[in-house]
Amino acid sequence: MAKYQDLADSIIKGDNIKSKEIAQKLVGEGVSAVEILNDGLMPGMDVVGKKFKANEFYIPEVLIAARAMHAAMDIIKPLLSESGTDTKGKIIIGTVQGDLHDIGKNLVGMMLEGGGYTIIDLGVDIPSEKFVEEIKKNGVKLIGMSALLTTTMTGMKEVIDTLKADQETADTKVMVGGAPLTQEYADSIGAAGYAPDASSAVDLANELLQ
Ligand code: B1M
Repeated sequence: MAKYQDLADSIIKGDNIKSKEIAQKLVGEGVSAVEILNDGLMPGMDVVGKKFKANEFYIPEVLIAARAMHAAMDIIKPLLSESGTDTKGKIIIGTVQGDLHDIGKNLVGMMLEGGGYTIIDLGVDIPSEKFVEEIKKNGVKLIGMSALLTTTMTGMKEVIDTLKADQETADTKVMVGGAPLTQEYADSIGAAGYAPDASSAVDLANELLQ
């Protein structure tokens, strides 16, 4: 639909003023945040990814596209999170060491907030010691790790092994996600669960924490 195409185009062009404007307009028209995300923002980012891969886009173009995506996400965040009452417990999230991708992780955080959890977002490039330290400090029962690179997703196993080796954190459940991951990979590293997208991350968290 044209209204979503304009939003996708604003992401591809890296126009953060336009992406914010269009997201605001769509919200005003009563379009749901999930629809804005799935039909406008994600397809836009998908094109950016393809252009990046084909060497038609370089890092600066990808960064300004990410900025435009964040500008629109700021508009829909309150809607994604509005059902959140922070009564279901805390979840730590972070992108693994060596990895700076945070758009997917941020979306997962927003959706989990919307699902009623309090999110402690450690950010990007998080070493296993930091996860362990924060788990102990906050007494959380579930953490979520994100990785977007085939070279960094291997760091997830290191975190899981470190948690299992420590009595205090051995029971902590770990869910993982990110474009290069699969259920098989998650199983092979001993993760409690894998979610292919941000909405299934909420179902998975509910399942793991019930
Ligand atoms: Co990067 N990058 N990047 N990049 N980048 C990819 C990932 C890549 C696939 C591009 C490509 O070649 N086609 C490729 C990885 C190849 C590989 O490993 N197989 C790549 C590369 C190579 C690199 C660099 C190495 C490039 C370089 O420097 N030569 C470099 C690495 C930097 C580093 O991390 N150390 C790099 C840098 C960057 C930017 C900084 C420029 C920028 C990141 C900006 C930012 O995040 N703030 C960037 C971007 C934007 C991308 C692409 C274009 C888009 C990623 C994205 O945000 N997608 C990406 C290509 C692509 O994926 N199409 C690419 C949208 C996002 C909503 O999706 O993150 O998959 P995603 O999240 C989804 C699900 O995966 C899931 O839910 C989300 C929503 O549904 N999910 C979870 C994610 N985490 C989850 C956690 C969960 C559950 C579900 O539970 C905890």
